[in-house]
This record gives sequence, structure tokens and C-alpha cells, in this order.
Amino acid sequence: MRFLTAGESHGPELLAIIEGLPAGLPLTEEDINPWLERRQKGYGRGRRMVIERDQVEFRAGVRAGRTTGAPVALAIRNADFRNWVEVMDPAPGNEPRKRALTAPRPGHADLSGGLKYGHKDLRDVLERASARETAIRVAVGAVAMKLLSLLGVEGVGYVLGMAGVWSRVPFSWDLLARIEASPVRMTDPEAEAEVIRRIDQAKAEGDTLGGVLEARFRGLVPGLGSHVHWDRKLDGRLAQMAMSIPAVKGVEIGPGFENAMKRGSEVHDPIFWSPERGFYRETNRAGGLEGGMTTGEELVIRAALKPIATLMKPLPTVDVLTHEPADAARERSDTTAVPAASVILCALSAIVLAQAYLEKFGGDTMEEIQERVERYRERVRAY
Ligand code: EPS
Repeated sequence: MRFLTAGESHGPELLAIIEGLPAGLPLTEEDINPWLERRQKGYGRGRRMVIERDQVEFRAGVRAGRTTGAPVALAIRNADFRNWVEVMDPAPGNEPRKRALTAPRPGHADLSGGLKYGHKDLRDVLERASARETAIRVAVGAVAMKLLSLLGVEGVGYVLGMAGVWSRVPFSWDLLARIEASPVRMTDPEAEAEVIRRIDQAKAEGDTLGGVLEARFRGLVPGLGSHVHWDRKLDGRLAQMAMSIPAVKGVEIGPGFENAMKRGSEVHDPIFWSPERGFYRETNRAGGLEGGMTTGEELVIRAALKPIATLMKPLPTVDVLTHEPADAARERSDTTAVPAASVILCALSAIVLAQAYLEKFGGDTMEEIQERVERYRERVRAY
């Protein structure tokens, strides 16, 4: 399964084409829209999220509530486009550019993208670099989640810490409703209250905030990915996907960085066997991956999100036309998007996991894949 996306933040719509899905995957807009809604939420978002009501539209590959095996094309319209028709017009004209951006924001793609592609209106960079693109990738992730759910896999994304405040309530699958109800997707109500206070404060001061996100999956079979070649290692592929989320600057599997300072005897998860469970672990400090393959324990992937690069109290920069010192551009922006990023991390990780399932179990129909997974589960139980 592979996919591409297209679309600008203020263009007419965002698009994705997914190729390689099996036929017979039940799929409706209602499998996707709740993920889009979740991604839009989160305390600290800006006015743009009031304008948008992200809804997916099927453009190809789905008939009568099921995939046909043909490429699936998805679209999400940008409601804000109506305010940007002239600025985003693909026809020649619009010169000098309206709403041109010439003061690159430190920490954004503006300057590197401008240098690389030779743009002096940095809007040509930022429109595509914008995290708006993650809306359509989350739609692809929701399709992947649907496929995984039919194979017995569940996933969730939440926030471990943000704005300098760590959650002190460890994750449990019993807390899913609490996470969904939390405006910052945290398990800990006390931490949540302090985070909200700090978001209000940062907003008032024209500043932005980052945080640490975690995605978890349970129900995965062992042996997804492979140890045999570098580009088949699942941890590497998950890390690449996580790093592709705008503003992510660090990734770990389970408590990867914490483990690095401990002894092996404190880190590795002893192996047990029982007739009911087969092989299992009582700890999961490996985060569900060994040798680039799933162990069958929960998969835990973490990512560090830097604070958003658009500051209302701007940082110093240099104008790319005049070469004079300037204040960095002040596009409308979020104070923080950490809660949304946790939803994105989960959805995008699901794409990698769905790909790993399709590679291992192949098949042109959903039924074939389900049969193969079931047979493999039996083999693993009997091993
Ligand atoms: C973004 C800037 C803001 C965010 C946007 C990402 O958009 P705008 O400039 O239109 O206010 O709201 O995020 C989204 C639109 C979204 O759907 O997540 C940026 O520059 O990255």
C-alpha cells in the first residue's frame, strides 16, 4: 500500500490517492470523519480551526460502502479557500503577489524552502509546508485504522507532557474516554489544568508551546517488519513516518532515551511461556519492538514536538527582498498543536502498521488477509 498527498493550506482542497488496498474493506465517511474531528480539536488551536469542519469525500475506489481494489481517492475541502481565491489562483497574474511573505520565520520551512526552490514569495513554500497537510494524511491513517481494526488491532494517541508539565497518571486502556474528553488529550486532570493555564499565558505573551506525544497499539501479531534488511525494520519505518509530522524533532520507541542510561538487566524484558498465552513478557520496556519486528506486546512510539514556529511576538529575521533586518512573518497560528499531533502520530503510525500487515499477509481481498492472519495467529500460539 502506498499513497501520495497534494494540496495547499489555503488552496481549494487536500487530496490523497491510496494504492494497494484490498477489495472488500468496509469503508464509509464515518470511519474517517471522527479522526478528522479529533485532529482539529485541542486547547490552544487558532481561529482557522473555527473556520474548518473537515469532512472526507470519496472520489474513487469505494462503492456501496466497500473498497473495490482500485486506487482510493480522498478529498477534504478547505472552507477557508473562499477567503484566498485570488491569492491562490493558479492562473498567471497576481503580480505583485498579494499577501506575499518575505520575512522567513525561524524554525519554519520558509527560508530553506525559498533558497532551494528560488521563491522570493515564501508563501510558495509555507502553503505546502503547513501542517494543514496532515488533515488528509490522517484521513489515510483512518483508512489504515479501519483495516487494522478488522485484524484485531486498536490504537490511540495522547499527550505525555506539554508546556513543561508531565502527566503523572500512567496510560491505561481504561482511560480512553478520559483522553477523548480531555481538551489536551492527557490522562492526568491536574496536569491538564496546569497545561491550560500555561497555554493561556503563552498565548497572551505571543509565544508558542511544544510537548511529547505517544501512540500505542495493542492486538498486533508478532513478526511485523523484519530484521533481514535495514529498510524493512519496522522501528525505522515508524520513526521516519513520525519525523515527517511537521515540528517533530525526536522519536523513541518505548522509553528509548531513558533506557540508554541504564544497565541491560534493567532494560530488557525477560521471556515467559504459558500454555494459555504462549510466549509473553511481563514488562514492555522494548516498546513492542525487537530486531525491527513487533514482539506481540503493545507498540509504543513517542515523538517530541517543538513549539510552533509562528510567533505572534516575532523573532528577528532578515527580509529576503531587501536583506534588511525584520520581524518574522506573523501568519495566523495556533499557540500549540500538541494534542492534534498525538492524533496525527497515531493515524500515521497506523499507515506503517497496515503496510506491514499487507506485506506479510498480502491478498487481494480483505477476507483473504483475515484468514491468513488467523492462521498465523494459530501458528504463533502453537510455536
Ligand atoms: C499552520 C498555520 C495555521 C494552522 C494550520 C497550520 O493555519 P492558518 O495559517 O490557515 O491559520 O491552523 O493548521 C491547519 C490549518 C490544520 O488543519 O491543522 C502552519 O503554518 O503550519
